[in-house]
Amino acid sequence: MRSSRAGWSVAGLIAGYAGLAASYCMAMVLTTRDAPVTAIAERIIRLTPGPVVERAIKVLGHWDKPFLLLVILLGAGAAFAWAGLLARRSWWAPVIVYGVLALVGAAAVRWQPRGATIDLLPVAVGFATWLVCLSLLTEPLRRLAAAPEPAPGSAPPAGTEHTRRTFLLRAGLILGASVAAGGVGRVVGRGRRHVEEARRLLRLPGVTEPTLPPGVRLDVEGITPWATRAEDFYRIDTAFVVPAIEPVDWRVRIHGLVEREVVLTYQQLINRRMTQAWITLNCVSNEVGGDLIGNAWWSGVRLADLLEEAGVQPGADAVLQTSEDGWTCGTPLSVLTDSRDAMLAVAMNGRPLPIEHGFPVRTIVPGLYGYVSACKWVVDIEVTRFADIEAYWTQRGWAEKGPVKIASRIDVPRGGGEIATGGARVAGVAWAQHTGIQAVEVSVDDGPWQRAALGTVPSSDTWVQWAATLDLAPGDHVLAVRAIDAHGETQTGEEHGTVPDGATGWHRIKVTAVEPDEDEEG
Ligand SMILES: Nc1nc2c(c(=O)[nH]1)N[C@H]1C(S)=C(S)[C@@H](COP(=O)(O)O)O[C@H]1N2
Ligand SMILES: [Mo]
Repeated sequence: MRSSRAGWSVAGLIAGYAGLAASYCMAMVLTTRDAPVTAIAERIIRLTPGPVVERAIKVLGHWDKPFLLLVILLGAGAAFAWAGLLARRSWWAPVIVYGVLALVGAAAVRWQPRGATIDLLPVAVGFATWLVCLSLLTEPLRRLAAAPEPAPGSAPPAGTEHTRRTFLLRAGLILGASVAAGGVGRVVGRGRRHVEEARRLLRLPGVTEPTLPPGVRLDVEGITPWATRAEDFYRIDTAFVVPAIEPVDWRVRIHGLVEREVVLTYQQLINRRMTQAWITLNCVSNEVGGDLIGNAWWSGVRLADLLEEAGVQPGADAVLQTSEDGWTCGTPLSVLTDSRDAMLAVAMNGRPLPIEHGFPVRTIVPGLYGYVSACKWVVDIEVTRFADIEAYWTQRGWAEKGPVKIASRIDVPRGGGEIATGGARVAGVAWAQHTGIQAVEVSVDDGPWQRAALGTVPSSDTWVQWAATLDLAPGDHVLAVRAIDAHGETQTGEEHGTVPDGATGWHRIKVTAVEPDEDEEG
């Protein structure tokens, strides 16, 4: 092996495939769309002229995609072996080869439909794996190459055999780890695909498509859409691997301080009467002006009815919800049994819940932050007392109760942006779920508060769009917004961070007012 090029190309190959295995495993665990190699294959198919693709399908039948993957894997293998050979002379040449391959993978995953920045993580993991494995494997090869040439017929110098064994041992370990990573990725990925399929085939009686209520939308360019698409909806959870639950395997158990335990299957749940409502959900970790908030059309079964069937015992004041992955939250019993639309939701925007948003069943409670109410993948509902429980985030210093605070946000113009002098449109959203927003006011440079126009909303459980027209003198300004809730309470300007129960303070942005046609006139 010592003087052979084979050792070096084998090192390159093993490191290369180890990187692919790592990136595949990472992609499956993240449950992002495709592994980088698959994304590259998709991209190639997209870029290939239609007639060529048709010809390929004719010749290869269903084997067209496996064939393409094989070609890509072989091509990558050639590049990996080459990178190994290059490592013989310089440390940076293989880094460049791997770097170029990683860039191709990054481009493919980033520009797949609905690609997101997180999709780049598997590529980064693969790249790091390449570098680490290659240096682990080439290090003994370098030592072998540096050893003096033995005299013809004499035994190789002491230590050579040991170095050789080091190489083989490392190669074996890396190969074994790669196979294991590939296996984990496969299992995780298969479960996920199965559930995706089950989800796609579901038909939910009583679940209707959302239709935008009249008047919710104000006509301002750049304003945040009133209804949030599922793919644009913020996502917060502690799940490293998103639970993939088959609807047929799902059960929820309502127990604890109840007269009789209630256990429901998914089928039993969706056979019940559906409640549907527009409800805005937001996160307690949302900073002032932040975007951890979304508004969707939720369909589900009222929790008040289910709790009534179970028969809550006197003395209970809380419900401890547990998700399939063991996350917990404590919710006041009162908000689950009053007239609001607290529900076990099965659909978001007229479609079964996306897996990331809690498929097959999650809780939605208008008026509370997600961390104390919106349990995704919920499987257990225990009626209890706050005095007897601690939930995931309350154990970590967040408040036991999490009613939403009045808040408002400026979306147009963007902070730091330009705005026209004289008659510029300023707009955004304001929310105080289950209380409602009565008015929104804006101020310029801490001047007097001026009333904004509001969109109409179907209930107090959603955010509301607001817009105002401001007359600004040329130059820099600070705009601020505040809301007044339906009870007449004005949003406080006192600034407070998100811990322990939600941020307060007015959203303020800096803008520069310029004459509208200044540019044209030079
Ligand atoms: N199982 C589970 N449910 C959860 C969480 C979680 O970490 N695990 N996070 C909660 C928090 S903090 C919020 S803000 C909402 C976010 O819901 P979304 O990801 O659908 O927007 O889910 C809640 N439900
Ligand atoms: Mo949250």
